[in-house]
Amino acid sequence: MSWSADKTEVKSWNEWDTLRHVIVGRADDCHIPPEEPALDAKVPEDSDMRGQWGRRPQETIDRANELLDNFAGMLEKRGLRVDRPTSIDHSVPATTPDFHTESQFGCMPPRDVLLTVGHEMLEATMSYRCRWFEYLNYRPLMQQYFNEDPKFRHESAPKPRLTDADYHPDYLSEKIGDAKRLEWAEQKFFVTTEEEPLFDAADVLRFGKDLVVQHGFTTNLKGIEWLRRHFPDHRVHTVNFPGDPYPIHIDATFTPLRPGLILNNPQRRLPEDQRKMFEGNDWEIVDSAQPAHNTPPPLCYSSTWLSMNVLVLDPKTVCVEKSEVYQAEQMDKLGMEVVEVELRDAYAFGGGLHCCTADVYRDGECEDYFP
Ligand code: ABU
Repeated sequence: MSWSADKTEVKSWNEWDTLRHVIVGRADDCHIPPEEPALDAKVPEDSDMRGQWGRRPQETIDRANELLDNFAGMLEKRGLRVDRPTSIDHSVPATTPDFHTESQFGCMPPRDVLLTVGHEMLEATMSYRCRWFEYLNYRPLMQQYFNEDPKFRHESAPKPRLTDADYHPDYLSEKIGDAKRLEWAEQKFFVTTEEEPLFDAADVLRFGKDLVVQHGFTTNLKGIEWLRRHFPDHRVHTVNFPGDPYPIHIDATFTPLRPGLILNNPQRRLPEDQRKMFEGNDWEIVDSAQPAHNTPPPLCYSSTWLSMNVLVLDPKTVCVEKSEVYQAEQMDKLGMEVVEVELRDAYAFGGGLHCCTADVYRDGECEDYFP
């Protein structure tokens, strides 16, 4: 049966089939959280964010919201249904019996928290203390989908305790240096330990029957094993990208565009032994274009590689950030129609066009691309 805007249905099996219904985040009340182990490991050592925390400046929140609203409006004009989260008060400390941190993060980006697999939306464990309660921003939508779609499965992964046992103290030093970080990444020695399952949803890519999961700072091996047991009808594959000194979230590193074609960050190449599954099934892995910028915008956690953090609308159409001219040019050469979207001033709120969205419905069914 074809999709209808009047009827809520949750379903998405991959990253490229025609997108019909999507969540776009909001910058409302976003905070720079205080220091904590996993977050600090990701903040670049030369970042302007080191040592400061608190509510983000209002003018930056307003500007990011303007861009996110424009993006949502453009998607609606193209016929998509767009839902938005309801911001909780992120100034409220996150406190459990196991930890306390003075503020939360925000309701950006939804891709980090929500993993849609078929008819299910799964709330990730998360691995930062300041993001422990972030799922609450999306609960009104989850309730609505539950009420309106009888097939919708609303799932939540076990909330982690996030005690100090979850983090390697070696990463607490302010000056580690890229050489040491790269050595540790090669050894798969990340800030998170194997104390309990941890994963962020943005470490998972969906290829129909196959889920490809990055092992890094925000997702540990137990988290990947938890996903394997949770999705028994899927094949779950662990991948690493040793060239990344700050490995979180796969979506500025490995970007499937359509069946048979993936962009890979040239500084974070997938190792040879992990390419077999793709290349053995005639998938082409192409180096992505260089970012247009040498540095991220102010107060930004992410790298300049948000250039490749694109949102695929269908196998021929892709949203690319407006200033990322080299990425747009490459997409054009690869036969994709490019929709330019201005978002750079919202990058600081947690990411790019893929990050700031979460799939609710894409056409298509669960296919086996790697038989
Ligand atoms: N959330 C995507 C960030 C990845 C990166 O900083 O490259």
